Amino acid sequence: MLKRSDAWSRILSGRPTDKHFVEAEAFACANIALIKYWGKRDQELNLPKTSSLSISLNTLGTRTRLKKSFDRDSIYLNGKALSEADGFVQRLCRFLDLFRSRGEYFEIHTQNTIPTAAGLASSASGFAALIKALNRFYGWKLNTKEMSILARMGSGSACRSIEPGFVLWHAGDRSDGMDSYAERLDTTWPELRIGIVLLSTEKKSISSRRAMQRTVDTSILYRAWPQKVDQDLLQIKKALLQKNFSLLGKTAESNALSMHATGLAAWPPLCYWQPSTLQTIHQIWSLRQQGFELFFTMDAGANVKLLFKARDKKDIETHFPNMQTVDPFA
Ligand code: 2P0
Repeated sequence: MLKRSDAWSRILSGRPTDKHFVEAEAFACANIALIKYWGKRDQELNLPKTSSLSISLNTLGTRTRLKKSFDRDSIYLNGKALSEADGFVQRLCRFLDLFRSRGEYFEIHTQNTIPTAAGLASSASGFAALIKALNRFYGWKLNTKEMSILARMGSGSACRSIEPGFVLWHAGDRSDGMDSYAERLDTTWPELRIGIVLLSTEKKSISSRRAMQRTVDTSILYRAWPQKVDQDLLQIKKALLQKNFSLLGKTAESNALSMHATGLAAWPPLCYWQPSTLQTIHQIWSLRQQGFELFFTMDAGANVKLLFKARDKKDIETHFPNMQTVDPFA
């Protein structure tokens, strides 16, 4: 088994690490998976059991500025200093440990352009922005594939936040993870809109990291998950090629529901849904029966993300007044 540092050194060998700029800044967009990442084959390297496919959220995401600091790391989120005891801060510092060439520390200012409470400013855009900023800080000149691999080590879904548009994360099968990275698909869909319906601002009861592992370990339904992903990836690629919106929506919705079903069959059971979640799902299904081309996807949380076409924006916004609409290709 290769050590964690092996993938690192393969990418970073020969890159300058002794010189650096005084500070660097970068932005990475949040992403929403249409075909979900759910389950790992390697927990240390965040290597997934299956490939996944996402859409990046354009200007919604994370802007990170980092400066060299002398005695310790300090992290500010939306202008507020985070405690060193914070679990996320500790995870971030351990990640930074992999890059410090001369024991330097960092002052990191992170600004989310999406409400943190929406459950979208997750670790994905945060780790992706951090890798982009480190790339500038050290002048590594990494390409997007290399940045994707490094961001993945911080958080799996972060590898999909390096690039805009539709992004495919290749699961890969190498044990060092060098073939597990995300790349942008050569296709756009200007009519596509994503609606973020905020139903709960409560912290989730269990992290997706722990939830997916429990599902892998205890859910009999997880055995069917890789087959489901294979089928759905084929369907969604076909939908993208043919610009078949109902095939795209149906495939994404079914994939999300199947992911949640694997969690329900885990033990202890996993259920991220709140009563308002189920109410929203029924509302979507009812609108679909009335003729709207409206679909949804959900992640490890109670909130719902709608998929619809630009021409229906006004109508859909009337039905979901608290929804934030995103145009991924604006
Ligand atoms: C996704 N999720 O594809 C899926 C759907 C949650 C549900 O990627 O352990 O925070 O850091 O690799 O990336 C959330 O998982 O997990 C996620 P780690 P991550 O968007």
